[in-house]
Amino acid sequence: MTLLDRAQGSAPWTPQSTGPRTEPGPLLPDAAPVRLLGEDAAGSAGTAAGLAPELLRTLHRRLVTGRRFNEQATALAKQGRLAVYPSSTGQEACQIAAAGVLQPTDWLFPSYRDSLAAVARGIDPVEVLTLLRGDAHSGWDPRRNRTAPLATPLATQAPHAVGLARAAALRGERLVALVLMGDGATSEGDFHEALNFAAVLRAPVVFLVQNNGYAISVPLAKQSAAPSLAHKAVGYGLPGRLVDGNDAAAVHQVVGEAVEYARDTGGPVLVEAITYRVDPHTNADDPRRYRSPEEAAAWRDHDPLVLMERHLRAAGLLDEEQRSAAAAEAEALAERMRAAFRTDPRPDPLDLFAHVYAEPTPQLREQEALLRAELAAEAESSGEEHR
Ligand SMILES: Cc1ncc(C[n+]2csc(CCOP(=O)(O)OP(=O)(O)O)c2C)c(N)n1
Repeated sequence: MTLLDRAQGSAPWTPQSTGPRTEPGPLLPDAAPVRLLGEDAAGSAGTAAGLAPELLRTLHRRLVTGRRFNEQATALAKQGRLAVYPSSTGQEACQIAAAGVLQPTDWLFPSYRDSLAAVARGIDPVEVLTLLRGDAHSGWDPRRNRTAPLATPLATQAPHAVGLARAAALRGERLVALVLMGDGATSEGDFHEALNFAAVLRAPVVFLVQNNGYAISVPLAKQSAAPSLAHKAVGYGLPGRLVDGNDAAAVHQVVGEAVEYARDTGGPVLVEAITYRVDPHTNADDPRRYRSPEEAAAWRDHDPLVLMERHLRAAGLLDEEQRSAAAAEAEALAERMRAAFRTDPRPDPLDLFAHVYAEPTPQLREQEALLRAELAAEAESSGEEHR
């Protein structure tokens, strides 16, 4: 009997007792994404009313600051002050709300687009941009901040998170690792290996896939035929959840529940947040070549800030004074970013070798000696001395 026959149900198939079988029902995501803020012009004070007003106001302030951060970083990239900037405009709710549910003892594993998640974790916004400036692999101490460096290779941070969470569980620590990635990253081998090992080894990891529609120019439909990315969880034996990624309250709730589930049961969860990348992939991309302006415009009314402000106003939780206080806070951050980037630091080229291995290999030592000699020769011919 072929697989096709089986799918068409021409003959019954009896499972052999060759391994664990899990009833898939509880693992399957809901058919529609979880949504709390609503879309109607009047807002829906009812659905998110259970959430504390202070939490909603904090999410709002962080959304306003996050958007300003994206605008300022994009401008810095255009001025050549940053090597590149992958903006998360339109996706701020995913990162801000998700990072906000972590305990200080938990770990965050972000991708290159997740600067705002690192900022929401409390890392200095200027330090967050160090990698994208091209100065070093990371601007912060990953151990002290319990936040891995922004990962540029797709999905490589996922097996790292599984390894760390599993090791912590073996030591009896009850921490959770949250991995952020895009829809394109779910086509990588590392994604599948990480899900499989997390489920088999029972590692407390939450995988948050920000489905922003595109992997650079490739739309989701060209790389996945799954009913949703959240459905990918069931094949590995972990629960999948689906959330509106532009609804900061819903992301807070769904990722919060996933993190607590991982902490309580020691097992992983996959959450798919449906969102949209408003800006180009990076400042080096031209999205007009692969999508229509109408498509992006259709998301305007479902923007994370629009949804949150509409809700707060309808619930009587946002007045003009609070709105301008949030805008002023964002503007102060933008000014701090501009000031920090007015001068260019001069990193020592020899630092390239400093953080590769705890014990450098003979090859690295040889390469370091070669570069040191080259720098010395260059300095001698220019009359300068290399420090
Ligand atoms: C292993 C690997 N392969 C290819 C690339 C090149 N690349 C950079 S970004 C990108 C698209 C990623 O899309 P997605 O995961 O949806 O994230 P998004 O950029 O939309 O946030 C690709 C293919 C890479 N960085 N790493």
